[in-house]
Amino acid sequence: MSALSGFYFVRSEGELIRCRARGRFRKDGLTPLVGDRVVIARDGSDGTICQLLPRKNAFNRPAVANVDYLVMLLSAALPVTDPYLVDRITVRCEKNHCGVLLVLNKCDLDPGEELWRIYARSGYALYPVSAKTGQGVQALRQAIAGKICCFTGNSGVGKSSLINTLAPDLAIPTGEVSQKLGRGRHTTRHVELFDVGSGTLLGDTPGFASFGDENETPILPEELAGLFPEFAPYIGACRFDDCTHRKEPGCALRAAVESGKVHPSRYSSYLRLYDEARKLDRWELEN
Ligand SMILES: Nc1nc2c(ncn2[C@@H]2O[C@H](COP(=O)(O)OP(=O)(O)OP(=O)(O)O)[C@@H](O)[C@H]2O)c(=O)[nH]1
Ligand SMILES: [Mg+2]
Ligand SMILES: [Zn+2]
Repeated sequence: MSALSGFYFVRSEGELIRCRARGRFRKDGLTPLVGDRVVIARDGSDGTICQLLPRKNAFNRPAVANVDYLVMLLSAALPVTDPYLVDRITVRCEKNHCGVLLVLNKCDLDPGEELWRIYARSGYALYPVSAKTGQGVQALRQAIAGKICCFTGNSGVGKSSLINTLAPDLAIPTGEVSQKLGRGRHTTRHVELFDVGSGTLLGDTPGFASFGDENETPILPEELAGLFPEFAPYIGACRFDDCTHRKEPGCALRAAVESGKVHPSRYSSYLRLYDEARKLDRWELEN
């Protein structure tokens, strides 16, 4: 559930048990992550983690494993979300085999029609909510029931507020205080999963490493298009087998953008990320 100063807090049959990791793990280059399923041996009130069970996925920053959904918060009210930053994260999630839910928060201030248009065609589930009024929160609660989820999105978008609306008992600090903490947490990589009921475990995790993070599995230019789910029908339908979907004639993806089937904002993120991936790729080759 959380990791702090060399201790791992493991939940077992409703009890939170303070554990150390077995010394062997370090030798094998393994570190237990928040979200891991583990085997522990009880030792009085404390315990020892003896085994890590296979992971569904793992992220480096924040250090968390077995995430069912990364819940990305967007807002059309301040702070206004930049779609490019969303797309960097969705691509990372696809690469790491992690589900994505998009939540359009602060709908009481701005319904965010433009963001809505962009992501309605992306294939990702999109939930309009207001952490303030509670509008839309019930549908989100159902979507995440029983799952391990991490909230992410830029500072001030309402992550802590939304968790509090989902589980008022937690009373996570929000607003300016939390903004300072958010940065601190970001650097200390502290992650904690909160039990918000119905078997749902939620992490309040401000900064998610996304694209060119050196400790994440690199994303190659040629695999990038495959990490945009709504591009799938057009991949392999271009005139050239090795089409990069940028300037080539007879590109099915570009045709889909022109006919309005794929949103230009997502395609333009693809082009920017392609250039980034190419630079990283070259850097790797040269070093
Ligand atoms: N009107 C309105 N205000 C909201 C909503 N959600 C959050 N806010 C406000 O936005 C501000 C920031 O909310 P937080 O929940 O602290 O944002 P955060 O994403 O946790 O920010 P960090 O912890 O800094 O990453 C607070 O003043 C909230 O009251 C919403 O749905 N509607
Ligand atoms: Mg917060
Ligand atoms: Zn193409």
